[in-house]
Amino acid sequence: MDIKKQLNDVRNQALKELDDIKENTDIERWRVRYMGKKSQLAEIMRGLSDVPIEMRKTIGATSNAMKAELETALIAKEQEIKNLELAKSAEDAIDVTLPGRIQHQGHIHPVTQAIEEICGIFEGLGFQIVEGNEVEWDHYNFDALNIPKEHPARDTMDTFWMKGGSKPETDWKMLLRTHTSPMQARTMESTPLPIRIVVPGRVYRYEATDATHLAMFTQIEGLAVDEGITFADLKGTLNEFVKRFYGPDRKVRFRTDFFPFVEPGAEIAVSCAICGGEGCRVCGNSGWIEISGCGMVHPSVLEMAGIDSTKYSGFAFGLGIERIPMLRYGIEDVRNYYSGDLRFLRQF
Ligand code: FA5
Repeated sequence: MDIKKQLNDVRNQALKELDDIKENTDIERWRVRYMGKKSQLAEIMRGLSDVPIEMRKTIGATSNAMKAELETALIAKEQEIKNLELAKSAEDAIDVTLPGRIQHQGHIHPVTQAIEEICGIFEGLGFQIVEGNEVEWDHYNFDALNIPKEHPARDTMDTFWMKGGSKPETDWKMLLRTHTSPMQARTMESTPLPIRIVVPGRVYRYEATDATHLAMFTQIEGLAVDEGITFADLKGTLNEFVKRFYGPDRKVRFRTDFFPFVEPGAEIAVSCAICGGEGCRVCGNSGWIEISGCGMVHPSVLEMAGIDSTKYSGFAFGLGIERIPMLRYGIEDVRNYYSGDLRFLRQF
């Protein structure tokens, strides 16, 4: 066969195979096959001794040129595969210069924060923290607090009644407590004197919501019973609380109020943080926001709990928690707390 044609066929075959190669391992196989000692090219070169001298020169030059061409193609292929591998590893690699993903850390709800802070202040004043049930008997929610059936004060706290709840030996009915005050009666009934407690917890009222009213809200009840407790102790304790919670500049107002379970009774208001006392939508244009009812425990309530009202006296208060941080931070609508809006909640 014509050696030149043989050489040309080998060259074409080698370049075609090289072109199809995608991986380094195939390159090595290709090198052995087309450029190694046992390659077709090497064999042709070895057979050149049988070729007449004048032809040998041109074939030698052709085969050298072909060898050089294959070598150049091989180098180019090796580079191409290297580039491919580099690009692939860059795709899989972690870019350590990228900024990390922000992990939003949850935090305590502002109402829970307020409960913890307020209870902490009262603990510092010698009060113990106890908790009661949200589902309560009407006996403790009303009767034991001097609010018998048919008493008009029951109407001021629109009640969620539980279906079917009753105690066989009594005519007690079950409800969602409308305030934390039932824990006054329960504690006085079961705890040795002296008593100093605060009771945080949820309460429920069947009423329309607005900027300062919710149907489910939180109260902290306070109760102190001992010999010789006076209204001055009540005022001193609550003034101290307002000073510690809001700072010394906020004004506190005590005004006579009526609650059947205290006598005398009062309402505590703090000057509005939104308008600075000028009057606005939040404070109903009064400049004040009422945060708590309070008073001296009514002698009948002490007696119903088995405490001698001629020897012992006590004070009680019931703080509305949602309104307390409202005043501190200038929150305009109490409904924001439970709207689930994270833009609001993340601020606290
Ligand atoms: C009571 O619930 C009495 N148990 C408080 C009390 C305790 C008086 C001990 C005397 C002795 P009142 O209904 O006013 O009282 O509620 C107390 C506080 O809860 C209010 O001052 C107010 O801050 C808050 N509050 C009342 N209703 C709502 C409501 N719908 N939404 C949010 N907060 C409320």
